Amino acid sequence: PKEIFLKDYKMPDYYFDTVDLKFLLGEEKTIVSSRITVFPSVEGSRFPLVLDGVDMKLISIKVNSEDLEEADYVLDSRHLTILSPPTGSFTLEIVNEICPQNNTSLEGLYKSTGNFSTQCEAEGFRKITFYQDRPDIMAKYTCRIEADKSLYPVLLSNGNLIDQGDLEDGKHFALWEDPFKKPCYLFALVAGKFVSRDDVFITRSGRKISLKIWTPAEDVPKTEHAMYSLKAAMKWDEDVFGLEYDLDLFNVVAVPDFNMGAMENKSLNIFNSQLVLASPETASDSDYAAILGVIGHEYFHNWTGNRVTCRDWFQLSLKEGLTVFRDQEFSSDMGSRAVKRISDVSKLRNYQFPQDAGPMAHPVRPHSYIKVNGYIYVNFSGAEVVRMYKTLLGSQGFRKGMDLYFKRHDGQAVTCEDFYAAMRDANNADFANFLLWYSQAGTPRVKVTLSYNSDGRTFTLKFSQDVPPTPGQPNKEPMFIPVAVGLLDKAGNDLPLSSIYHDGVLQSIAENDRPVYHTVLRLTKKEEEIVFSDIPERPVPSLFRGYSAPIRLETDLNDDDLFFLLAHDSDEFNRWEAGQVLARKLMLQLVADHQLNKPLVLNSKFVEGLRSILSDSSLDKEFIAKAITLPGAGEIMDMMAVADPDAVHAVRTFIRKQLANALKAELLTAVENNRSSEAYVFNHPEMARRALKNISLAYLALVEDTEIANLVLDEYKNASNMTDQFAALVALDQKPGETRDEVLADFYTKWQHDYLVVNKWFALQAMSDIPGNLVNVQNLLNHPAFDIRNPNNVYSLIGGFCGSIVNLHAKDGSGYKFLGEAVMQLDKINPQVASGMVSVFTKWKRYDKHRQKLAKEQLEKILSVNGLSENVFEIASKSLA
Ligand code: DPP
Ligand code: ZN
Repeated sequence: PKEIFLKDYKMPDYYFDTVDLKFLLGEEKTIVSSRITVFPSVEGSRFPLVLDGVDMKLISIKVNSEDLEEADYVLDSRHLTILSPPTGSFTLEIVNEICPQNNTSLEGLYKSTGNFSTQCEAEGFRKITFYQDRPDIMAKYTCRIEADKSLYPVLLSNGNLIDQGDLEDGKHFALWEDPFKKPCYLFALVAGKFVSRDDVFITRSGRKISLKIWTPAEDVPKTEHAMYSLKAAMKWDEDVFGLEYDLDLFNVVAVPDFNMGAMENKSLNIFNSQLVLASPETASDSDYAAILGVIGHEYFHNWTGNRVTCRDWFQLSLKEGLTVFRDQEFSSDMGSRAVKRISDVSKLRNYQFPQDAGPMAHPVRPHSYIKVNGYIYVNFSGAEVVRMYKTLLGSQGFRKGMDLYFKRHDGQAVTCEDFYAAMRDANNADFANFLLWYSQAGTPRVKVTLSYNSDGRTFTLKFSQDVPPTPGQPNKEPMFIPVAVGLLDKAGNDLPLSSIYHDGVLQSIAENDRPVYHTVLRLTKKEEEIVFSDIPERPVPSLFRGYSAPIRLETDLNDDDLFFLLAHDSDEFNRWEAGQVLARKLMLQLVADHQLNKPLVLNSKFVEGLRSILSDSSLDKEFIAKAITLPGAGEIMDMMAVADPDAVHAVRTFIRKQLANALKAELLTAVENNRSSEAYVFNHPEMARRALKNISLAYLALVEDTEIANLVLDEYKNASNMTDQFAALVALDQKPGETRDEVLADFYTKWQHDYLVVNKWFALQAMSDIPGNLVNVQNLLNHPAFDIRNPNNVYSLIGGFCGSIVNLHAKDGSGYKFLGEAVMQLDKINPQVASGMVSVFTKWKRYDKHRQKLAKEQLEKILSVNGLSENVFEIASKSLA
C-alpha cells in the first residue's frame, strides 16, 4: 500500500466536461456505459489519460467513436491508462460490467434487500466505471437507467427527470439530467421498490420545490419527522445564510445497509434508514435529534460541499468541518444552544481528543493518508476551527465571509486556504497564525494562572500554551487561540470591562465607549499576560466561555471558585464545565485511591453541589440532566498516564451509587414531576423533561430498595414511547438478575419485527459491563436477527461490545481476541466497517504492559492476513508504528 501526500497534489492533465451514463441493471450483472467529453488542462499537451477502476470487467473502449487497439491502453487491477489520446478535446466511450449483487463492501453500486443503491464518497465511483475519480474533476452528468419494471419500479438519479417510459420485456427506463457540475463522489443511483412521502417547500424567492422521502411502503408513516426536519433545514439555511435550494426536486432515500450515516449526493441524498425512520413508539429522543441533525447536515452540504467542493481529499474538512458546524448551529437554534454545545464538546473529548493523542493523530487537514478512511472523517475539530472564525468575527462578520466564499468559489473545487481567505478578506481581519489549526496535529494545552492586585485594582491572567508532539510532528508552534472570557463579581454577576493590557500594551475593549461584560482575547504566543484594569474586587474568571477553542485547559481555580461558577456563571456551558472539572478532579483522585486500595470516600461538597443543581427549578431540565451526568470513562482514561479501565469503572460506579443514595429524594421527585403526561412531542421542553426523568431513573435503579426496583419496572411497563421505555430498560439492565433477563426477553418479543429497535436491543446487551458478558455477545452473533453484512448490526453488537470497558479490556485477553477475529472476518466482507472496528485498537499503548501485549498480538495477527484491505492496513500498521 502506498502513502499519498498533500504536497504531491498535481492538477489533472485532463478535465471532463460532460458525462453521459447508461445502466442496464440486471440480476446477474449490470452493464455500465459512459460517454465522456474530455479536454486537456493545458492546450496542446499530450499525456496519457489515467482512469481509476477496480473490481470490474472492461468490455469496450472507444476514442472519438473508434475502438481502441489493445496496444493503445494498459489495464491493471486499479487503472485503465489510455497511452496517447488525441490532442485537444475528444470523446471517450467505455462499456464495462459490474456485479452489484456480490458487492458486500457497500461502496460503488450494490444490491441489498432487493434494491440497487450507490455510495461513491470517497472513492466508490471507480467501482462503477472507469473514471478520474478525484473531486477536482467536475462535470455535468446525465444518467439513463434501464431495469425490470416490476422489480424496480422506482429509478432515481441526480438532477431532474427528463424522460421515462416502458421498454420491451417488462423493462422501463428513466433519464435524469443534473444541470450542475459535480465531482463523481456526488453521483447517485437508486432502483427498487420504494414509496415516497411527498411534500412541498416554497423558497423565499417563491420557487416551489418538490420534496420526496423514499422508503419501503410499510415505512412511509415513519418519515414524518424526517420531512419536518428537511423543511426546517431548508428554511434555516435561507434565514441564517441566505442560501436557497437550487433545483426543483429534492429526494431522500432510506436504505437499511449503509456504511455511514448518510450521503449528500446532489439532489438524491441516500441515508442509513436509522437516520430517517422514526415514530414515537420505535425511536427515542436521541434518534429524533440525530435525524434532525443529519437531515440538516446532508441538506446543508448542497452549498457547502456540492456547489463548492473540495479540491482533493486532504481538504475534507473544507466541507465536513463547515457542514458539521452548520448542522450544530441548526440543532442549537431548534433546541437549546447550551445543551447542544455540551453534547458536541463531550463528543470532542470522548472521540477526537483521544484520537489526536494517539497514533492516528492528524491535523484537520492531513498531510498524508493511505486510504481516505473513516478516521479522517471524524471531523469535530474541523467544526471547531470554523466555530473559531465565528467567535472572532461575530455572526455578521462570519456571514460576510460565507457570502464572499460563495461569490468567489461557486462551482469550484477549492482548498481550506480559500475558505480562510474569504473569511479574512470579507472582514479585513488579522488572523495571525490561525492557519496552523489546519496543519498542526494534537490538542493544545493551555495553562492559566490568576492574580489580583487590590492596590492597583488589576486582575492578571497569565497564559501559557503548548501542543504535544504527534507522529511526524515532534515540535510545534504556538497556536492562535481565542479565549472568550467574563469576570464574575462576588454576587456572581459579570463585571464591566473596558480595557486590558496585553503583554504591556493598552487596548480598549469597550464598544462604543461602553464597557462590555464579555470579551474575546487573542492568544498567539507561548506565554502571554493579560491585565484587566479597574477591577474593584478579586473576580472569578469564566474562561473559554462556550468552549471558545478546542483545547485542554488547566487553571489554578480552586474548588470554591469552581462551585461558584457552577452556581452562578452567566454562560451556561461554563456552568456545566465547572461541574465537569470538579467531577474529573474527583474521579482522578478516587482512581488513585482505588489503585492504592484505599477506601473510597465521596466529597460531600460535590454531592451538595449536584443536589442544588437538581433542585434548582430555574434551570433548563436537560441542562440539569447533563450537569448531573459524570464525565465518560473514556474521558477520564484519556487524562491518565496509564489508562486503568478497571479502576475507572469501579470509581464511576461507586460515585453513581453514592449519588443515587444521597440524592434519592430529589431523584424521586424528578421522576414524579417529569413523567410524560400526553402524547409524545418532539420539542425541547418535552425532551428536557424526559431527559431529567430518565437520568434520575438510571441513578435510582442503583439504589438497593425493593420499592424503587418496582418503580423502575413500572416505568418500563407503563412507558408510552420508546424514549421512556428504552430508558427504563437501560436502567434495569444495570443489575444482573431475573428481572433484567425477563425485561430483555420481553423487549425482544415486543419489537422483533422492527430491525432498528432490535439494534438497540443488541447494543444495550453488548455494552453491558457485567463481567463475562462476552459469551452473551458471542451467542448474539448467531441470533437470527444478526447479519454480519449489515453495518448497523455490526456497529450495535460488535461496536457495542467495544463500549464495555470491563469486557473489552478483560485481563484474560478474551475481549481483544474477539475483536481481532471480528476485524479479520469483517475485512473480507466490508473493509470500511472493519476499519471502524480496528480503530478501537489504536489506543492500545495507553494501557498497562499486560494489556499492551495482548492488544499488540491481535494487531500483528491482523496485519499478517493475506489480502488485507488498505483501510485496515493503514490503521493497524500506524497503530503499531
Ligand atoms: N459526506 C458524508 C456525510 O457528510 C460522509 N459520511 O455524511
Ligand atoms: Zn458531511
